[in-house]
Amino acid sequence: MAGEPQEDCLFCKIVAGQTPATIIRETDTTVAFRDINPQAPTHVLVIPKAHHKDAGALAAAAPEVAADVLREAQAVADQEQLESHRIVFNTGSGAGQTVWHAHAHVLGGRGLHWPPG
Ligand code: DGP
Repeated sequence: MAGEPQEDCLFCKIVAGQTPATIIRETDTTVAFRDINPQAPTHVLVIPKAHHKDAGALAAAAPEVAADVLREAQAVADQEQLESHRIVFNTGSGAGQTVWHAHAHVLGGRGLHWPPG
């Protein structure tokens, strides 16, 4: 069911403390941790604690938590003192989504080109 922890979900396991991660921020509804395969000097993932398969599903089921994720993404950028940054929600395998638990990438610390690849 939407929002319930999924046994086979890597990010649900990070939320539960069953898989280690470098957590830099946590709220009642979100966790922010460093990406294991960073694409920029700062690369942090912000996730809802509840399981939703992607950002659109999260926004539809729990818009207040989607807002929490965005607020925390900005808080990460502030905490990391990023001069500029990019917040990305890859949605669907064609866009590079590989983990089916909604997450915002917060990228910064280097020049970011547009359009992205
Ligand atoms: P995406 O490709 O948009 O679904 O992003 C998934 C990200 O998750 C990707 O950048 C790599 C990261 N990732 C995958 N496995 C782990 C892990 O075990 N720990 C951490 N910290 N990040 C992970």
